[in-house]
Amino acid sequence: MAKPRLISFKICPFVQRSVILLKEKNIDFDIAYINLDEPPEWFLALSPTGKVPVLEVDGKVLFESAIISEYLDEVNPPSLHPADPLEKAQNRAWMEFTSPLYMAFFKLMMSKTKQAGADVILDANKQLATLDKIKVNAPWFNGDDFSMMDISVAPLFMRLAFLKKHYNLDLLDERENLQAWSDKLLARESIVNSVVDEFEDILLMRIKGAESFLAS
Ligand SMILES: N[C@@H](CCC(=O)N[C@@H](CS)C(=O)NCC(=O)O)C(=O)O
Repeated sequence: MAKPRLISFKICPFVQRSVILLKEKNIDFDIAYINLDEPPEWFLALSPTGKVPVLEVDGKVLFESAIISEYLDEVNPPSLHPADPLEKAQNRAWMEFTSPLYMAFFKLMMSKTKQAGADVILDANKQLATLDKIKVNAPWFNGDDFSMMDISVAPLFMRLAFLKKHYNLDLLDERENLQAWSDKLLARESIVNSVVDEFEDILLMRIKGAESFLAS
């Protein structure tokens, strides 16, 4: 595989998943940041969906973060999935389960009123409760082996920690399994280094710019 190029938006959690995986696998890669508010023509010509992440590899274009992850995992063994096919399928299902939680975070950032925010939190809490119940292993999702599922949820925990730090909003309160998992993930080198230095400042600016209830 030639050196891949990842097209990124600095606060996109889906791109962050690709970055974590690339770092976990010590894959040398280039990264190009675009502004999704004004996507450049070259990006629109490249990306069938207009969304990031896009991975360029060997002159070809890959899109959809889950597909990018599967590809990178397959061509850079050993796999970060469990070996057992049933366990692997279960992990993939739980990876899929986490995706709406990213949408919830985005909606929360954009919620103008406290009530709109409360509705989003109510929904997100149900999903977090479900995840908390099935996260019985320690330290990682599958026990001792760090896996794709851990990567999949790490950007979410980073955003929940951000909400707690800046807005005193703790969605992991009394969710001991998830809190322990989050602490472990957010201390891991590949995850610490998966965002730009100005990550929190950009989020704070966007929340303010959206006139979110969070900023009031
Ligand atoms: N299902 C996609 C979601 C990617 C996605 O929603 N990316 C956002 C940024 S975080 C985006 O590019 N949005 C631009 C748009 O919707 O036009 C994936 O997993 O790659």
